[in-house]
Amino acid sequence: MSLTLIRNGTVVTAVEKMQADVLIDGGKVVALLGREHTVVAENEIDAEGKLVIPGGIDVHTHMELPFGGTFAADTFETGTRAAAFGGTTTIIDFAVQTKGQSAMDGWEAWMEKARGNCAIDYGFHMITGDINDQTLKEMEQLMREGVTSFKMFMAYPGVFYSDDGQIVRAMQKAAEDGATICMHAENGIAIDVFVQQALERGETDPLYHGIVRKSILEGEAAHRAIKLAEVTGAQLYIVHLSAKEALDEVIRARDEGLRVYAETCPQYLFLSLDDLGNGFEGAKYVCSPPLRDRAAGHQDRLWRGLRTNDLQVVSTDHCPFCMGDHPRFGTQKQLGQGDFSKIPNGMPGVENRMELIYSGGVAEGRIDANRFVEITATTPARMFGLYPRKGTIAVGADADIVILDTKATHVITAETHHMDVDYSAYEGWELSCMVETVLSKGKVIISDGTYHGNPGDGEYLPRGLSQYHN
Ligand code: DUC
Ligand code: ZN
Ligand code: ZN
Repeated sequence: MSLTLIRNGTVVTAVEKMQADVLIDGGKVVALLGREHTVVAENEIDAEGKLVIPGGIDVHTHMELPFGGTFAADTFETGTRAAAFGGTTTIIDFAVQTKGQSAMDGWEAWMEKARGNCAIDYGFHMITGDINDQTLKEMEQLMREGVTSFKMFMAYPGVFYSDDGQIVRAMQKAAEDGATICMHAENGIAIDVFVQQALERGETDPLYHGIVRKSILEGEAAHRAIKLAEVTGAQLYIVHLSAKEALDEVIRARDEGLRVYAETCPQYLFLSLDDLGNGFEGAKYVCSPPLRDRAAGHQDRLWRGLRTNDLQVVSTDHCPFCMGDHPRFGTQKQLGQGDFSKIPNGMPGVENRMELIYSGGVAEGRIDANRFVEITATTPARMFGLYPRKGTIAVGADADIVILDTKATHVITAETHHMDVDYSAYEGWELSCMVETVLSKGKVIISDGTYHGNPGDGEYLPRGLSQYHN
């Protein structure tokens, strides 16, 4: 493979901001050069005036997730290509074990969906939807295949839900093996009571999805998950944290020295209950946990948590469903006309995360550029056993690199996005930066608004144990 040199940019990692040129050979970074060098390369990319950052790592996506009678609209092919357009060069998706199924079979089915289709590298967490003696043994097998984190749901009774006994058993096994338990922390049993009561009152609009899934029930589930992690000694990572009550629980646990971590997502940092309120249009914004009441202060607390490292990661929970019919998967959000509980839960976002967090975070002065890199790439890599191959720009790391133009503005619209979904949750939003060039393992896969890669360029990443102990 020929040499590539990224010249004249400002290289930003989680800790450094350097005037340096990046030399790439064989898909790896081989040198960071001060400006006064004489190296020339066959491929030279000018990054004058731009930031050169590690490719984003989105540790929470759901390509083709079966949900509520349909499937998340993006396949591994369309979803990973869209991710690349947005400056994300690695995803960790969720393979699913359904009730009665072996976990290994679930993982193999997801490997099959992804194989040969991905534009960027990918790994898997395993959703363990049926903890029993066999699954516990399979957790060990999965770890040998590089699946070192297991997602459990305290929500969705009858679907993905695990009871406290199952959670304890999985956590004991995780503690024994060094795995991480990822938790969807919402009290689904209590929520279902409120759902039924709302429907009986004729409260059927999408808005009520946000009202019945009360933030206190996220706090309660986070508390319970933390206590179960404490009693078993497992490492716990709370996914898509949206509520200040849950954040308070994480802060308390961390102050007590527990290995408890959490991510939030752009939708919780930028959108709110108001977005659920415009008749059935609100279905675009139905996801779980739901968007929260801005006036109650959740958003401000999440931003503060990101600044203070009480929250360590921003992922997307990318799980798109169309408002109109999807050409392959048919009716999606419309399944919930007249009954909000039947709206497939999820929102698109894998393409928007990097630019949204830079624009709303760094450009707005909420976090600095190093912290931006840390929460979107470096900590995700460390948290899920991919560092230092991924998540930084350093000698020996994969040359997964984004050139970010922080002077260019552009507007998000479904007309030009690359996700296979017919709306954008951020339609018309002006961003104060733009992903210009994206390299995956040294190859330019995005430049001039064009994708230059091929499905199958992305490889499966067997992951190690978590390297994050902060
Ligand atoms: N939440 C969503 O919004 N979609 C998929 C699964 C989940 O937990
Ligand atoms: Zn979830
Ligand atoms: Zn999810």
